[in-house]
Amino acid sequence: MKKLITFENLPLSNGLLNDWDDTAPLFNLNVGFDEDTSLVHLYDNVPAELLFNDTYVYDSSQSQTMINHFRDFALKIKDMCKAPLEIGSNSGIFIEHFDRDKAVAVEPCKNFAERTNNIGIKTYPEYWTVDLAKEIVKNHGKRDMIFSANTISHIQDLDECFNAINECISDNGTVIIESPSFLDVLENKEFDQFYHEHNFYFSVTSMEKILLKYDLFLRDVSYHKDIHGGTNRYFIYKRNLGKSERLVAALEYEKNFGLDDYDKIMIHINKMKKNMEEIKELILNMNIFQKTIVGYGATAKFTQVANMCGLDYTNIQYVLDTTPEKQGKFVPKAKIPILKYNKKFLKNIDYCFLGAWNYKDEIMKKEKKWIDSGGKFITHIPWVHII
Ligand code: JHZ
Repeated sequence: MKKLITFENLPLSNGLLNDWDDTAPLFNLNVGFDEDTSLVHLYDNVPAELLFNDTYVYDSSQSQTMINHFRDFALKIKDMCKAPLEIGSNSGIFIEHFDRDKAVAVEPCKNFAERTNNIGIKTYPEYWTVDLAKEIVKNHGKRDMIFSANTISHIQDLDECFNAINECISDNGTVIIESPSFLDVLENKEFDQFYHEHNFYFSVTSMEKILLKYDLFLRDVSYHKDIHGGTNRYFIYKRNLGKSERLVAALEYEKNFGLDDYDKIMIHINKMKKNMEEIKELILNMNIFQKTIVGYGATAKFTQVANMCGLDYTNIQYVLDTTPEKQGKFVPKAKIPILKYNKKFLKNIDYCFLGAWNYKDEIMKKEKKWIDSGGKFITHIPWVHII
């Protein structure tokens, strides 16, 4: 493993403070590169129980973009499989479209597992392990489809994760995994995608190599530009069915970009650091000119930008968010208050910093009136600019 970058003394990105006086625990964030598999990953990470527990705040149903994305895909594949297993079902916006008597979900954050159990989908409120996979097979049989979005990168033990998948998937079954693309993290300088919840930063290149360790084969990949800053959807099988044309093309593109090459990745990491300095400088300058700045979307990424750049409530007055679980709390360490989204809080504000830059189009549409009346957004993705 070769070190790529370390961020010191960061709080957990979703470890929101209930009270102003609360102190957030701080941890270093160490990112490394594995030369054998080309996998970028954290090392010395914090225990999973600190990250994913019964007070977890991220709710995928707060963004129409995500609701549409998962609904469209569910409706597309429903005829192929009526009852998949979903690992990490969160608010249920994918699994709710399937046969509720037969579909199965796994969600370790009990506050979210309860939601899908309440709509009739058997949801195991546990971490994804080999033991749980065996229990699911015993209770429901092997699964013809396993789906998992934005979860595999959070599971710290890859052996446990893929051995459990192998345990549960039928011989002719399909495993579909969605995960933000590391290529986009680098191309768009998304430094705020580095946080403790994300233990792995998969590329098509690393995913293919990792799967081979578990006798699994990557057959196809589709790319979703508007999802979490660029997301890959991987199609995986127990048998080697060859590689689709677009998979071959994606692997070739990544090879040319240098995703298997430590030195080339380091060049992009340095560009990211520059992006971090530039957004900090822009916000500090606006403070000097007494411009009012608030945040839009108390994302995990917003916590990272604030704390990686050393910004706090003196630089950004508050951040607006639609998620009830986040409202009334404070961004850890930076202590920026999170207010319930209400258009009135945009009145007389000069600039909104886009914490949820991955929903730029959705948000621009929603805030057209504010923009037309002179309101401006600031973003650092893919470069620092004002919209
Ligand atoms: P959003 C989460 O990251 C955490 P975050 C997690 N670890 C992960 O892997 C990624 O997702 C994929 C709010 N909002 O989706 C709602 C508004 O207020 O970018 C959310 O709090 N108004 C699981 O936290 C936040 O922004 C709006 O109009 O970076 C969006 O969070 C919209 C559209 C969103 O994920």
